[in-house]
Amino acid sequence: EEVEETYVMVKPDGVQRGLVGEIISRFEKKGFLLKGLKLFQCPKELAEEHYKELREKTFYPKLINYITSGPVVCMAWEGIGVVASARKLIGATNPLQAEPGTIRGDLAVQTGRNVVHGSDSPDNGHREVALWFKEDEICQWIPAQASWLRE
Ligand code: YYY
Ligand code: MG
Repeated sequence: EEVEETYVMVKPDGVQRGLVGEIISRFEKKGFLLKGLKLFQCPKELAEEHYKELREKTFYPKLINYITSGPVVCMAWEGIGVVASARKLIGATNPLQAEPGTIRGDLAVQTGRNVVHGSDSPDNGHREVALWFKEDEICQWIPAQASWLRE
């Protein structure tokens, strides 16, 4: 039962479609701790660093265009097992394969417009939170309901 952090981002399509509240709400209701949150126009260099592992893929230029095409909402979430759990809440990369009940399964149809990002490992969770947030944009706090979420 490791406390982890993960980087979740509402992509430009999610922001344009008015899905920000709905998406934040799913992580909030699950019981994870919100440590960082901002609306942000992502510069090209940051998008390239974030997706550097996909550099060689044919869809990479399109992906960089998509992520920088409008504001995104950046979130840092903390909790036990939050990395894998957030990926489950988000659903499969291809929204047509994502289960109903997941964010992509409920709210998206195309891989190239899959509305949300979530880190894929605890190491990448740390890496991406540090990449997208300055230190003073992260809050360490204890929500009033903490003892009702963890025994
Ligand atoms: O982690 P996840 O977002 O579910 O998928 P990745 O394999 O890391 O790919 C990142 C991002 O790239 C994906 O969310 C959409 C885009 N993409 C694409 O446009 N076409 C593909 N065939 C695969 C991924
Ligand atoms: Mg990924």
